[in-house]
Amino acid sequence: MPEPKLTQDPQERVFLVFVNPDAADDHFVEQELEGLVEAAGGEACGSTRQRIDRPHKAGYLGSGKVGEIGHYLVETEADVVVVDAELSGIQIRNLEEAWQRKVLDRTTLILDIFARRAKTTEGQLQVELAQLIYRLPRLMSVYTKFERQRGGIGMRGPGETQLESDRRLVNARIARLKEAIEGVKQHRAMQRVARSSHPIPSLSLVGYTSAGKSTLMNRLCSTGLLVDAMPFATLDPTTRRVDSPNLTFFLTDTVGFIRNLPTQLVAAFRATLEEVSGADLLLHVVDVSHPDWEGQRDAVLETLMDIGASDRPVLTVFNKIDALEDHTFARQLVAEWPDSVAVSAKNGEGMADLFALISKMLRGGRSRIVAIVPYDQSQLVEACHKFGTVITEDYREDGIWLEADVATEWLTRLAPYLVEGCPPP
Ligand SMILES: Nc1nc2c(ncn2[C@@H]2O[C@H](COP(=O)(O)OP(=O)(O)OP(=O)(O)O)[C@@H](O)[C@H]2O)c(=O)[nH]1
Ligand SMILES: [Mg+2]
Repeated sequence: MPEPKLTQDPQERVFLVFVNPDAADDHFVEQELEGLVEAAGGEACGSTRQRIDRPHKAGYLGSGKVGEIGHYLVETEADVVVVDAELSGIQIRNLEEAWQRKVLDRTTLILDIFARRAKTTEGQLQVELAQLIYRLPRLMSVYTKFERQRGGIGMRGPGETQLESDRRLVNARIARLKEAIEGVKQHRAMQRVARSSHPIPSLSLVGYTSAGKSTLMNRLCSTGLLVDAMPFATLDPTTRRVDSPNLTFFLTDTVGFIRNLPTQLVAAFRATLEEVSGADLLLHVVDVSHPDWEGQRDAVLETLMDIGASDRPVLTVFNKIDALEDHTFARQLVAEWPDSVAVSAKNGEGMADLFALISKMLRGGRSRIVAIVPYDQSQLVEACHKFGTVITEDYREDGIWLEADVATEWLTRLAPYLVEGCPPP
């Protein structure tokens, strides 16, 4: 059963069905889904909404609403219907039969965008795995229905054979994908070991999709990462080393989060998760120019909890302050919110504050030193490895050249060997 794709025809007309139970969120939820449809290459041609307290098993929506939407679809000449909910296989099937059109739910739409955006082998494998895992129970439900229709005589009709073989095929593909991902993962693990052999801290950018993570990464690392107002511009993580005069760290750009993203789907993006949960510090980028920035911030904090990364220290980066009419608002936020800065990744405002706060949070009372330690004092170098962060270590004729971040109280022990104004090796 091929994955429904919006990508074949960029002109596909998409009718949206909202079922959000919370009236306050309606406007943002609508805009967000329209953005997702656009990112998948479709064009929103109309929408309707219904508050649903208890979804109907057969078609999620009540039969009256299904009939009403049928008329709208003809009027708006829609090719596809997207329902802003998680639908079962049976529900998709019944709605497709009723409307005679392709029906997608929110997760399938997001997966379709992921499939378009994945560029690396690992990203593509992960998206396919997520699609299959999401589809497997739905595939079964669809066939279960056909079996029931065939009904009656014995349990082992051709429907079940079809189901069994499809299920086997999908399961075999899932196993192969997991193996392939494991291979790529080992490669990444080796890269990570290489990174951790320099005890340079690792930072990860996290945040709601389109918050400006990649724009900030480009500014800090002079990378040329794709920046786009469409959701999910970034899918594959990218890591770069940032060297500023007093601070060195690795920075990773990651996939954006979005509300109502099934955790199982996030879990498929293990590479991203490993970067996030293994980071020494998370830079949580929040687009404060967005009217629902608080809702987005909370959705990110919830996702961090879901993926087990809520124990990581978080520096909150209030971004896009250039787009704010009232600048005092940004100052107010920074005053109220601990460990936060206000920046514009676009025009560079606030970068010095960001570096200062990163430095403060990473060092927690540490200082950067440059020293030439005599060979008979090499235990000091070992101690720096153990209790500090060694940036450079070079064995020279006159002693061990050491550049390191150490606890400030260590300065007195290293004082006799500190070098001032020496050029780096
Ligand atoms: N005005 C303004 N726009 C910004 C700023 N930072 C980013 N943007 C814009 O916001 C949009 C999204 O930026 P990205 O950097 O792609 O956002 P992202 O967080 O990486 O998004 P995903 O990778 O899709 O999760 C782009 O149109 C950027 O030009 C900023 O400081 N000010
Ligand atoms: Mg990005």
